[in-house]
Amino acid sequence: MERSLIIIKPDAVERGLTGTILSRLEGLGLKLVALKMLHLDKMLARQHYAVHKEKPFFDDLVNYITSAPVVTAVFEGERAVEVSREAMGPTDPSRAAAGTIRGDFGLDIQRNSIHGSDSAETAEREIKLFFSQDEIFSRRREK
Ligand code: IDP
Ligand code: MG
Repeated sequence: MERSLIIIKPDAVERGLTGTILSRLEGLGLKLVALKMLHLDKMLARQHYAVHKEKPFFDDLVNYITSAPVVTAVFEGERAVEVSREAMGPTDPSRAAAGTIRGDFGLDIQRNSIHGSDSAETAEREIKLFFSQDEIFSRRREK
């Protein structure tokens, strides 16, 4: 069973889209197994986005993701990474189809409403940054 780390980003939390976005992912059959609201500090933000540390947008991205609280979640399911990335749409909301989370709610390439892990390996690394083992409730989904 695969897992993905989802972050509902500040732009979406501020606009009251948390429930809507979680509901879309649950509606795809993914199981919510962990959930927490937190205000990232710079150190955690830099660790989470470490692969982008050489990019020109890195400092802006860290400032943005630490600007206000986020909601982090772990979803579990078959092909959870691919299923959630498809539901999110591409990074740039202006290129994202209607019906995708970024297409419907993203404001611009930075404030694109949601993060989702890009591979199962990345997910394991990211989940460890945000959740301890006893905060993850792996379980069978009830009807
Ligand atoms: P992803 O979130 O679709 O995986 P990444 O390339 O991993 O996209 O970038 C991480 C995050 O960095 C994006 O979700 C977005 O918030 C921000 N970002 C990516 N590219 C740019 C850019 O060109 N300008 C500003 N921010 C960007
Ligand atoms: Mg990425």
